[in-house]
Amino acid sequence: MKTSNIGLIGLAVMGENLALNMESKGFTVSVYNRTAPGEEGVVDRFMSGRGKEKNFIGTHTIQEFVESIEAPRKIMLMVKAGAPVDELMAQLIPYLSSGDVIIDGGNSDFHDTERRVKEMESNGMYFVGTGISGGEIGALYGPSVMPGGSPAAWPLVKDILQSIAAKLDDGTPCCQWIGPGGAGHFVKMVHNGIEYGDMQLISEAYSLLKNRLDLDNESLAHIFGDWNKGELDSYLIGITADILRFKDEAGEGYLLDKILDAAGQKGTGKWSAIAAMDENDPLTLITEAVYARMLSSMQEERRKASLFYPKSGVLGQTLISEKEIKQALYAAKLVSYAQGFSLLRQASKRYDWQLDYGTIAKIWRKGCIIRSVFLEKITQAYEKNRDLENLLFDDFFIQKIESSLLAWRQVVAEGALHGVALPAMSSGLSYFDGLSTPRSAANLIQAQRDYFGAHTYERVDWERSKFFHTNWTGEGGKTVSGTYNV
Ligand code: NBP
Repeated sequence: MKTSNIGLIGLAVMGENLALNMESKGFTVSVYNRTAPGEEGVVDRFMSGRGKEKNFIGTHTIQEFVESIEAPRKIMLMVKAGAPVDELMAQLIPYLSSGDVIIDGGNSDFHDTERRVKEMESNGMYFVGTGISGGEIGALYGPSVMPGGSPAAWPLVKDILQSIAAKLDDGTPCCQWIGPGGAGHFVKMVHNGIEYGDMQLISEAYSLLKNRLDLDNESLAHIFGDWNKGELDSYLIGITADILRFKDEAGEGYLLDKILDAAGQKGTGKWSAIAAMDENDPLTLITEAVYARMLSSMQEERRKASLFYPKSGVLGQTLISEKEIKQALYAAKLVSYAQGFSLLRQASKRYDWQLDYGTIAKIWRKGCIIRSVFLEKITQAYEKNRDLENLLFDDFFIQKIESSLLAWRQVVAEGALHGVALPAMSSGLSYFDGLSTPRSAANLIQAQRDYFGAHTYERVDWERSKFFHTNWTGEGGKTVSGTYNV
């Protein structure tokens, strides 16, 4: 019987294109898709369509699928994250043998991946949780791939995963081993969080250019096209120029102007914010980007609020130009990436993943949604200092923030004065100002906590970890609350 080199389950947009990508690199691929009752068979449609006369083995049961793959089996799941992955694993495991590998290429929660790695290893098998970014086109021609999980599985899957990945100009594949357990999916989650931040920042720049500079779509497209030729050169800025120019095929004018302003989300941005909370790491800009999507979807409340609070009173002379908006976008982007890498650092410490931040920035250079020339600066920063505490301490970042800071402040002030919501640009600036303030106002918070709850405080004129309590009212006792932080 003819056998394949790898099996792939889930022939939706990502799975189908990844399967075609694998086949184009010389691998024979077994494919399987659950077919909901009453629906046309997805596998048959694929085999007689895009998969026709290619090296695919179409299968219709899990048993047939597993038996069609050479041992040790490599099986990639490209299905909706969550319960479907567990359901498929439960169906697959009875047919698998020691040494087989399940690769989950979906956007799974890294906690689930940690659990699944342990479960598979306890059965003598391996699990690889891999982030894959690049959307439909990336999946077909070369995505960025972030594999983690069972280290012993890496030599088994390396060849296939690196061959389907995007390549840097020097041929380096945008796929390197990230680390054990849920490391790969954690890194993909933060990639997506950064993507949320980038998209929000771009939409804020669009909002300012459109509403404060009163530019039409063609002029806006021209500006984003120009920005894409310099230091902001990135996939997301490039597609923004294309989107702005795109005409509505169903009617007059531009398609963008007909699209409802209610942003969707599938969870990875929210998970990044939750993970940051768990690590006590201030991922403020990305978290604001998630909140901004939530607020955007509150259509009816926004409509009502706009009637109560019309903006006409605040519109006045515009104090900024395209140049300042561009500088603000770039500076806020630096803070967003610094925050994202800070979260990676905290998680790496907690889970002992030994993440290599320079390599992570490198494999995001091509194939993925946040690909940009700027990522090279991050790799260079970590090549200079592997243990860099904060990217904002690197010379390049210092120089860039210094040269953009005044413009950034002017842009945020413009938004505040004229009623343009800039949650990402302004929260990034507040983080920056908070970070660069050696003596903050948190002494007052500590005093208040001790006043009402005997939570104690440390003193500037004593060494750290010596805790004091004051009987502020004369009515409290000497008993104090625990000094722990959560
Ligand atoms: P979807 O996320 O829409 O997933 C659809 C696939 O999951 C179909 O093959 C569907 O089978 C299968 N599936 C579902 Br739904 N429930 C299942 C179950 N209980 N058992 C078995 N199969 C089940 O497709 P996608 O957009 O191609 O994404 C696939 C994965 O890749 C997701 O985890 C996604 O988050 C991730 N991802 C997506 C992108 C992107 O740009 N779309 C990028 C990067 C990563 P059916 O045909 O029978 O319903």
